[in-house]
Amino acid sequence: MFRIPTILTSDELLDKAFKRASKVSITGKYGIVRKKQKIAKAKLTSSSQTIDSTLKKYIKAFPTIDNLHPFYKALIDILLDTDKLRMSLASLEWCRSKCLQIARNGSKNISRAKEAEEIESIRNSVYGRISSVVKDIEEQLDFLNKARQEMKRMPGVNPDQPTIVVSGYPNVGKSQLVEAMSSGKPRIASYPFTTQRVSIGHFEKRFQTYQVIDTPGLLDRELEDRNAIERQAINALEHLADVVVFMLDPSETCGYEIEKQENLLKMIEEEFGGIPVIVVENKMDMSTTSSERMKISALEGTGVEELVDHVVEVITSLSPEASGPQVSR
Ligand SMILES: Nc1nc2c(ncn2[C@@H]2O[C@H](COP(=O)(O)OP(=O)(O)OP(=O)(O)O)[C@@H](O)[C@H]2O)c(=O)[nH]1
Ligand SMILES: [Mg+2]
Repeated sequence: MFRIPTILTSDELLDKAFKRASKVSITGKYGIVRKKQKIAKAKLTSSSQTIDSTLKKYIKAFPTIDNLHPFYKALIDILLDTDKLRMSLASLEWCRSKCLQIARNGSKNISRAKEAEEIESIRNSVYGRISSVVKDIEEQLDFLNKARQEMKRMPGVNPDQPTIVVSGYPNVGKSQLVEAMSSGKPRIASYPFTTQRVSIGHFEKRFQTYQVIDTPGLLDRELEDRNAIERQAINALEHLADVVVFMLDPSETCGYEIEKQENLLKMIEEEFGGIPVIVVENKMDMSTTSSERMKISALEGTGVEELVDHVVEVITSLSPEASGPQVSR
């Protein structure tokens, strides 16, 4: 989801900076000492600027957490520890400005040096100080590299689009429904803390694009059995959902009795408190009930259009802006 470049380790960053500096050359005719001064200063500038620009690039690549949608904020918080992320980025900022400052001071001292050896020794000591400052952020760089990997794996969703989250027991037909509701082929994405994947599809109604996401295996196990982290991951989905479509399979071909499914429904209604839950009975091509609930066959497409219309109606009644741009005729 988030595109962040690979983060170098402290050693790799220093290697890059000093290697680049070693290639620095100067043109023009100077006396021996003057020339040594020029080269040494150019090397300090080059190495500190490499560190500065590399770290700046990292800082810029990470999203500003405060500006993120609550869904991503919640996931980052569970996966990574938001404070640690903030502090690590701040230490990169400290390191890059410290390196520039050390190099600037070193250059001044070099300008005042009278002998070639003195110049060499100042340059070496500046390199030493830069190394130690970069080594100081070793742990933070490692952490940010791990953070980068986690963030790359986060499911890419568009939190600005009105979103329908489909939930229910395994095998009731959730993925089938996402496919049936979507105009194109749904995208499959991984979801933290589960080996299962989520389908993400889209459809358009009255110039507004809606997003449909099914829930990972997490929601399938009864809520009490879940550990705290899994629970938080599910709650993250709550930040996305404008509406939850809860799917029942009265045919029980999913392998779970309807009473168990009804129990899960009750728990979901509590868990997603405040978000409208639309209950549908699926697999009506196999068996139906006498209930008042909407009945569909996600497989054959029966009733899916009516469900889409109902979902759009509910979302529109929640927030008039979600109904899309008004067209005047
Ligand atoms: N007869 C019939 N079969 C259906 C219907 N909807 C889904 N199925 C079948 O039920 C099985 C499970 O469907 P999925 O869409 O994978 O179910 P799911 O809820 O996403 O399952 P998990 O991802 O494992 O939680 C598949 O074999 C589908 O073909 C339906 O309306 N009628
Ligand atoms: Mg599925």
